Amino acid sequence: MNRPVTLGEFIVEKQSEFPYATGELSQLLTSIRLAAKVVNREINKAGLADILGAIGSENVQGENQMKLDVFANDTFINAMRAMGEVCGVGSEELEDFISFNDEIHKEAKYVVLMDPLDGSSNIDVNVSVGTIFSIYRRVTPVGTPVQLEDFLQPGNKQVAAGYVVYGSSTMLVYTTGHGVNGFTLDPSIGVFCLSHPNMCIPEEGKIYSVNEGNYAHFHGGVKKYIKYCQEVDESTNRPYTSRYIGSLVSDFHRNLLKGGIYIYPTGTKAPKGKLRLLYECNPLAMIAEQAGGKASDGINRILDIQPEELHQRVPYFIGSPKMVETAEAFIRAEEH
Ligand code: P6P
Repeated sequence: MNRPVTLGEFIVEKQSEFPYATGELSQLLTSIRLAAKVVNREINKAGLADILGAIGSENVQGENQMKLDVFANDTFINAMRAMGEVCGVGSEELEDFISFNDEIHKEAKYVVLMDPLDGSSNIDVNVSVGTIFSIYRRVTPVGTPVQLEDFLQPGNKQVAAGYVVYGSSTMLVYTTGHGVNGFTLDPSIGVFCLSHPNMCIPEEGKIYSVNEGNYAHFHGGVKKYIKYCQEVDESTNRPYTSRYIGSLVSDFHRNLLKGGIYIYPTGTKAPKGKLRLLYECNPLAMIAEQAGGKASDGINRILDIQPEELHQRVPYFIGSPKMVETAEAFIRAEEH
């Protein structure tokens, strides 16, 4: 039996797809791969080790920092610092970006934005969580200190994006703009193996993911779309199934495989939406589009939004293209 291609072999094999990269992007993806394995190990024993529960500190979002959030943040940052490709990192866990202004990183061309452990409030109830990352070439001159403008680039400038989902199995899914590929960690040998080549999201789906507890706060068009999902109409496979894990990466991953739509709209609790443009919405939007899906803020393509601040929030509609288009139509109809 032919053994599956490993992530390392795949990265080398696809190296030729980057006309300008001299192996740096591949090296960067390798350091992310290593960090994902380390975080995976800690998550799998979280219930045992004394790393459960909030450490009392708060992150920039004012959310209790779970110890694993901090561990994941440090692990990914250290993995990227250890290589010479990255000159700076922006993270959900840190108010400001970090710049690696030393000799090793003087020629570094890339910046990384990440949510090191999304959905971490689910850890102590043993629900799956994820890491999301987004990679850009810096826009300021190589060799100078990295600037905020290196991070505030629209999502359509990403050179790579991906996520790790720490679920019933641990998977790393990423794109460099040449399709989406999924790798499953074989824990017996500690290697990510190609398990989902060339992932494509179904054009239509039967799953909608939204926190319906916020229904009263949604705008009219969103309310009408949710009611549309719940109506009986066999000709359009409705009512859809409601599936909401409360972990973006897990909900997105399921919808990517089966078809569906994930929605986090604006509401009085989240006047600009809850999810962050730079390290949650943009990377998953790149993956969705590369897999044939769509991602918008209800009106505008996510990847075209010009960011104004590091932790900017946006309303988020992502998944099967026809489902996102239908939701957008309800929103547009309400606007007029
Ligand atoms: P709510 C986790 O905090 C997160 O950022 C996403 O992973 C998840 O989809 C969403 O927030 C859940 O938010 O308000 O429904 O609990």
